[in-house]
Amino acid sequence: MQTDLFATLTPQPERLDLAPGVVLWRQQLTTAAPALLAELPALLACSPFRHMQTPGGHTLSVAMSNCGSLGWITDRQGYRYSPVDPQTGRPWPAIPASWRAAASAAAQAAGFADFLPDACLINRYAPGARMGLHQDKDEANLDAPIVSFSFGLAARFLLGGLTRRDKVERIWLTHGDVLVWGGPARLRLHGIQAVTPGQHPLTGAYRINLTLRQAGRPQP
Ligand code: MD3
Ligand code: FE
Repeated sequence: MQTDLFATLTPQPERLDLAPGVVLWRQQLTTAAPALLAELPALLACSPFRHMQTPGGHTLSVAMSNCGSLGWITDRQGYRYSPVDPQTGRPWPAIPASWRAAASAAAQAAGFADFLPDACLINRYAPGARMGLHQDKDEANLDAPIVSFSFGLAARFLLGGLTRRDKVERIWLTHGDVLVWGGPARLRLHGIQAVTPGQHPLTGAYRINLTLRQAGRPQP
């Protein structure tokens, strides 16, 4: 069922194996994008975009929100997952069923069965916004993959290795691209170069990235 949904989006998706554990499907979600993005206004009405603070006191250039039973947050106390939006004091809104279905289908197609995301970070990049090289290691279960959807303005993605000494590749991520990371790639350094100004029919002056994860401990 989920595999069927994924297959109907584009009959012959172009699968690129960028590295062991890293699969990129270009343009996979271009057909589904309007419906997937139509979920955003209701989510953002519950938990609006905000610029979070790093533990070091810097403000992130990427505006963020979350949906799911857990949301990724950062403030002066550190990076972590929280069941509550600190800005509203309420739980984050639920992950839309269409997002969960597309994410599990992508994970399954990449070889990861039973991907059940409980956290979705919603990143909004205005021109100039960037994300420095980092590892995603705040999740309880590093065996689960991460699935990311890119929409709107294109951006250059930085793909590093497991240490800061490793060389960094640059890959364009464009509207509708799907990335799945897992296994040996799960802790690779990665980032996003500053987004250049532009206009996209669906996202306007922004790049939107959805990152779906299994952040909590698997339910027994
Ligand atoms: C590689 N977001 O939110 S998503 C992040 O486009 C983040 O907004 C970027 O990195 C963005 O943490 C990149 C692609 C991605 C996500 C998770 C990864 C790449 C990854 C985990 C390990 C290695
Ligand atoms: Fe990341």
